[in-house]
Amino acid sequence: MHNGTTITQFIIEEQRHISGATGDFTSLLNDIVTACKVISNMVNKGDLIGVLGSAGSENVQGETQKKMDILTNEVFIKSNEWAGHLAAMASEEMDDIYPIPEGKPRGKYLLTFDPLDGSSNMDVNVSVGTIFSILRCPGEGAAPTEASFLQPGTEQVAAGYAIYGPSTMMVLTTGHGVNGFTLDQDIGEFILTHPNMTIPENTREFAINASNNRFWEYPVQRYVEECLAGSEGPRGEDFNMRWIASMVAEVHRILTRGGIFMYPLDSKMKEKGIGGKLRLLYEGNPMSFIIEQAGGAAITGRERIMEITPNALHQRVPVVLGSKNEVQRVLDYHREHDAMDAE
Ligand code: AHM
Ligand code: MG
Repeated sequence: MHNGTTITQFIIEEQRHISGATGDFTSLLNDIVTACKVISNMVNKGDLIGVLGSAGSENVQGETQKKMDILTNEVFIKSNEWAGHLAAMASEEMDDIYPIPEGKPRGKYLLTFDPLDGSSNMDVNVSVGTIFSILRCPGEGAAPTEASFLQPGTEQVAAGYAIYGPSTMMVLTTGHGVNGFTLDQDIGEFILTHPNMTIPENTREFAINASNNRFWEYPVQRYVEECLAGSEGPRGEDFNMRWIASMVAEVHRILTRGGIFMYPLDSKMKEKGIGGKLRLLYEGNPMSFIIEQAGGAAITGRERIMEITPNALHQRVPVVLGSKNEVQRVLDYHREHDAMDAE
C-alpha cells in the first residue's frame, strides 16, 4: 500500500476549491495521464517492440517523423477523443486540427500536445517527453476551427509534461503553482513527490545549442560570450553549460535546480521565413505557463511568450526561459540592442 497522494486525488482535491467545477476537467486530466502511462510503457520497451527509427514520413513542418511520433500521437487521440470533454485537439504531428468525430460527445475544452518531444533522442536512449496544454473552446458549443486554438498562452487552463527518464514523472500546473508526480510502476499510479516546485531566481547554468552561435542575433551572442568568459569576464563568475536537445528534460532540470534555456531566433530561420525552432502552441506556451507558475520567466527575447496572440496553428517562436534574473538580463540585452538600432 502506498501512502502518497495520487495525481487523481490531487486534482480532485484541487478542483474542490473551484466553484462550479463539474468534474469534466478532472476527468480530462485523467485521460491525459492514462495516455502518458501508455507512452511511458512504449518508450520503456523501445526496440523490444520495434518502435525505434524513422517512419519515412514528414510532418507539416517538413521534419522527418519517427515511428514513435506517429504512434504516440495515435495514443493521445484514442485516449482523449471518447469521453466528451474535448471539442478538438491539435498536435505538432498533425497538419490540421482534429475535431471530435461525429457520433462522439463534444465537450468544452481544447487540447494541444506534442506527443513525443525530443523524439530524435529515442534512438540514443536519452530522456524524451510529452507536452500538453488545455484551453477552453470559445463560441458556446459552436464547431471548433483552427481559429478556436489561436488564443494567447495566458488563456491556458492547465499545462503539463510527462518526462520519460530514469523515472517517469508528470509535472502539472492548473495556475496554482507547479507539482511533480513520479510514476510508481508497481501500482501504475503517479504519486506526488515534488510538491510546489520553484525555480531559483539566480543561476550559473545555461543551455543552448552552441553550434548555431554564428547565426544568432547579437544580444544572444553577447549573453553567451559573457557566460563563457566566466570569472574573467564581466559576470565575474564561472558558468556551467548543458544541452540535451530534449526540451522536456531541459525544463525539468531548470525546475529542479534552476538555469536558463534558450532556443533563440537565428539568421537561418529568418532566411526560411520561420519565427523560431519551437512551436508556440505545443511547446512555448505550455512550458512558459509551467515556468512562470514556478516563479521563473519565459520570453522570446523581446516579449513575454504567453502574451503572443498566435496567428497560425503551427507558429514557431524563439524561446528563452528559466531563472528570472537571467531571463531579465537577456531581455535587457535585446532592449539595449534594439534601442541602439533605432537611433
Ligand atoms: P521536436 O519537437 O521535433 O522533438 O523538436 C523540439 C526539440 C526540443 O525538445 C529541443 O530543445 C530541440 O528540438 C533541439 O533542437 P536541436 O536538435 O537543434 O538542438
Ligand atoms: Mg517538440
